[in-house]
Amino acid sequence: MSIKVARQRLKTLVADLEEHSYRYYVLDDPEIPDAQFDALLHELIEIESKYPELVSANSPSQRVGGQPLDKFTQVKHELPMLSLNNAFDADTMHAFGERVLDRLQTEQEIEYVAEPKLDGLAISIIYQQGEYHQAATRGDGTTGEDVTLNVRTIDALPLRLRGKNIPPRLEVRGEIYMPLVGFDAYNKQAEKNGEKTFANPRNAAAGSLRQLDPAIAASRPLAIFAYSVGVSDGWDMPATHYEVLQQLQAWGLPVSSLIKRVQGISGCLNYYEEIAEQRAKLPYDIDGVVLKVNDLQQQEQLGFVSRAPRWAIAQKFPAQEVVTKLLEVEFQVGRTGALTPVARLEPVSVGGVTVSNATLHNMDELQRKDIRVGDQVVIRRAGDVIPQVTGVIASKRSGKEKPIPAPTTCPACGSDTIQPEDEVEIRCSASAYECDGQRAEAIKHFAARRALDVSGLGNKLVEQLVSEGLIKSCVDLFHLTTEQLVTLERMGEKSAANLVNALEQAKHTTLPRFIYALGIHEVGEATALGVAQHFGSLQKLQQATTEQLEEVDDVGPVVAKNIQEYFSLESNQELITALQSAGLEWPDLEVLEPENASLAGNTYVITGKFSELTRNEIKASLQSLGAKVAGSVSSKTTALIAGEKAGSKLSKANDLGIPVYDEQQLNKLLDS
Ligand code: 9MJ
Repeated sequence: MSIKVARQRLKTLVADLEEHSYRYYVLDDPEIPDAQFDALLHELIEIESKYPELVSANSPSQRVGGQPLDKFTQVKHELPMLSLNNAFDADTMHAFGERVLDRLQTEQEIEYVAEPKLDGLAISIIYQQGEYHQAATRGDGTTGEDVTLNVRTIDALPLRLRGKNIPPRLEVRGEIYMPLVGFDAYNKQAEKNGEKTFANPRNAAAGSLRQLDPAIAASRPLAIFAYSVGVSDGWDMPATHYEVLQQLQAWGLPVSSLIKRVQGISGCLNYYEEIAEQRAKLPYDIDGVVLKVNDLQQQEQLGFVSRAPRWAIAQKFPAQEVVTKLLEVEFQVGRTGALTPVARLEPVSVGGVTVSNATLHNMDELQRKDIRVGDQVVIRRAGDVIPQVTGVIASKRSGKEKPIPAPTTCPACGSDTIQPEDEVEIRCSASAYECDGQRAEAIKHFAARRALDVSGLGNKLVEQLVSEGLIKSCVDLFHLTTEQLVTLERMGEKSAANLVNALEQAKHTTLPRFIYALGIHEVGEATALGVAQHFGSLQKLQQATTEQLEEVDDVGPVVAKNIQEYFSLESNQELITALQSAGLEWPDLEVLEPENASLAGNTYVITGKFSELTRNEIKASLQSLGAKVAGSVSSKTTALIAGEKAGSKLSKANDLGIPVYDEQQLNKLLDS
């Protein structure tokens, strides 16, 4: 390809990629599947690698993050970044509304723009000639930090504005946040890797922006909503804030679709209720709503007091993080025998819900945070999830607080506990067949909605069935009769018949559901689906070696060992046979053969930075050829694919004598 053709093709690719990003992030109406987007990006990166002189700073390829910084430089905001006054009740809102009417000397109802209040970090972004130029944190409102390189990595942020009449210089202000799905996934992975987890998505977003290495920021799932304009040169501003938001969206910036115009304070209060109701279902954390006078002339008339505008107010939700006293810690046994500490708390209201129990995760965390009975602890409740103890206020100690010893016996069956060397969890030493606690949990899991989905068989009922001695394992479920069931407290003829019927229906299931229902340690829904699709039948899965299991995407040595051990235990084989004899059945699945499995049986580890491809792209290419990609180097690694700045993985590969491929050798491998 000549440079002329390359330049032309790049122009088309950039325009197409920008259009697709806009449809995806701003309009929420993607036109092409993700894989096709990735293919376009891949083509762009390929051409850019041949013609580095054609790479612009704001090319869609530049979101991977560049060179790390030594420190952040300071940025003085041209216009101060304001904070908002808060209201926690309707009275304060009415008083705010009265002050607005007074100052404007009008009795006419005011139109407000009502917005969800994202719980993230305020950001100032400068576009010059429509091109992304600089991003700075709010800091103290006057001076912030230059986070241009980190913010550039946010996929939802346009690096070039689109549409007409783009001002030569425009400052967009908004909130950077971490969506909940990304936050949970990040913390899970961090915990697995023994890295620091974040207490909430806000801290996670802040911590990600504070990284000196933009590649780290790039790996964090950040997102952004724009909510106002700071400086703008050469823009004939519209008359209202609402029109400003519409224009920002038209220029390609993500603007919340929940923003509305409302009339008067009563309109604001209704909006608050509406959003409060939707809050738990939103894919991100919000901590209230923001109300802004819509008319920009009125805004100017109202002006500021100290650092906050008189034309806006944040109506906050009741706090979701509260402090209360830890009364006691009890341990609950799970289906795999792990003992989980549960905090019994002095009841406290968190976001309108009274909380008296919270999870403490595991003994390791409890000791790491040095939590003691009698402590004042921080409780966090987010949406529908179980409240967590996120920390302790050590300064409030009286000295009478008691450390929590690790349990030496199982609270359900009294057997001794054990702590396997490489695990953070303490376990009941009895098998699932000897411990009533584990048994009940295993049956709950088996019958759950995402497993065999036995409708009408809730947790309480399972506990009742186990404690009454009617069932000892999930097989016994299928031998329950209506006569037996009606002997239970609060169980009528009709409910009993319904349950027997539901159990009958649950017998016709699918292979992934059945595998998941078995409750093999660390085999969740996704892994169950992966192994089911890979092996196609239970028989093949049962016979699989750990090596064969590790060929499945996302199955590492630990999970492979868990699966292999599960099926090699005679008691488990008997359980499966008994379930099949009771009538459980499912169709086999078609095995997906990779079209071109030239690298089948090989395991690669990828590290460092590459000029042509991202690590994810390399991973996908290797997997499409049947190879496995693992996260850490071991004696089973076929080769380490090492780019620039490879660190500890490279030394480990050298220590173990594992072959190391550079980018050129990787390209040969992929072409072969
Ligand atoms: C948030 N956090 O969502 C403002 N905000 O306006 C919205 N913050 C704001 N507006 C002026 N939607 C200062 C802060």
